[in-house]
Amino acid sequence: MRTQVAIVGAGPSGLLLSQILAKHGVESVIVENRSQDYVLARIRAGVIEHGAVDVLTDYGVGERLHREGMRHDGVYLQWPGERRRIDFVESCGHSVWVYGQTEITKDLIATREADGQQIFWSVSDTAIVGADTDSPRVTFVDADGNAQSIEADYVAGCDGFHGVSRPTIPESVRSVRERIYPYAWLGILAEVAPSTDELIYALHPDGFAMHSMRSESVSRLYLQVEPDDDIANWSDDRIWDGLSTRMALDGWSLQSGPTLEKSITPMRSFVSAPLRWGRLFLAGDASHIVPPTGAKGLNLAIADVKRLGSALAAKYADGSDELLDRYSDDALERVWQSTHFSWWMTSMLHMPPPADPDRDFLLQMQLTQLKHVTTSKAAATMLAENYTGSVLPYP
Ligand code: RFL
Ligand code: PHB
Repeated sequence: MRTQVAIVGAGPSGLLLSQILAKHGVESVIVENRSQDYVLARIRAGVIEHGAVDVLTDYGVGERLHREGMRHDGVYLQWPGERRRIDFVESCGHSVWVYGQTEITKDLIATREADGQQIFWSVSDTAIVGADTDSPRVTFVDADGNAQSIEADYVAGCDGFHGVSRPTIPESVRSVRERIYPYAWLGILAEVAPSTDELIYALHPDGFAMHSMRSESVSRLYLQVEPDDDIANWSDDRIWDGLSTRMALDGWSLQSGPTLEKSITPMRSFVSAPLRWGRLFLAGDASHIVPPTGAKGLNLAIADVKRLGSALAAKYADGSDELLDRYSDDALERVWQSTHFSWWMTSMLHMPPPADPDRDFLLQMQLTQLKHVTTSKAAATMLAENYTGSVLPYP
């Protein structure tokens, strides 16, 4: 097989990149090692920056988001006895949208399939060969057990944190910066109307808690747990009790309901640079991971593929390598900005582990930071600009 761009991974990065390329008349083939049903059932991000909404809209996959998504103009930050709102629009003139990553994936797959996009689902043994030559290839075994090879001009590594693309780049040309946090998030999806109009991020001596949502009848909630905790230790009653205690406020109560899904996610910051090796370009979680507190992972993936898609389109339109040559450095600007914000939000809102000798001191620093950020106009604007993704313009 031959194509212009071989894309490894059919998560939001790979699917959106193929959509952007198609709109510019560039051909691609996607290989994905999971089944389409599995990819469509994965529950992940929920908050979309206004710039990411614009990208989805501009490339023809924003219609349902505008119909069913919820625009949020602010966020609540909470600590025991106090819940304060930061108004994004007042602070920086922008908003975010709450619309599940699962729905974005559904919209992208429907659009790509209607367009006749070639996607190989349920492949195995994916490998990228000759990325540092002029004729790179992606090899794999398809769902029927046949060995396949795609020759391409370029390969886009959109295969997430555990994919094969990043390890294809020799360690001698890669630098990795990383922080593993001493806690994890237990997330639930519940069949109950949200008990709040905006997201709530709460710091409590028992640990962080947060209330998000997916629709008028489905809520998404998270609890800080130990990094090696087992979901089997958390009955629904224990989860709801923990959430109610950590988000308690006079005059407010948390409504509970049947849980549709629950899982534990470890938390890390990770950046591998550069994002390019020869004709292989990395985008999204394949090259960087942020802890979910800042709601940045999916947004970074969208910013990366918009930048990469535009650079490849420019190359095919007029032969110019300029944007491709700048891709890694330019993308890393936003990656580090979001990595810093996610680290800062995470540190402000999570309880240090019980064994940390500085725990009491750190809690006072966190409470002071929370009071400052919800009192000072300048500090609130800093949070709002970062949360809505308006510090740096979208590519
Ligand atoms: P993905 O989504 O991991 O997709 C990669 C795809 O590649 C496939 N793959 C392979 N395919 C072929 N061959 C191989 N060898 C392969 N290896 C892997 C995988 O099966 C998969 O389909 O990466 P992508 O596309 O870069 O997208 C990144 C986002 O998924 C991620 O950043 C976000 O979900 C992070 N995130 C959040 N981001 C936000 O912007 N806002 C949020 O509110 C937010 N909340 C979250 C989150 C992530 C979470 N978890 C579970 C990690 C909340 C949670 C709990
Ligand atoms: C979500 O709705 O899943 C969500 C929202 C905000 C975050 C992380 C996850 O910071």
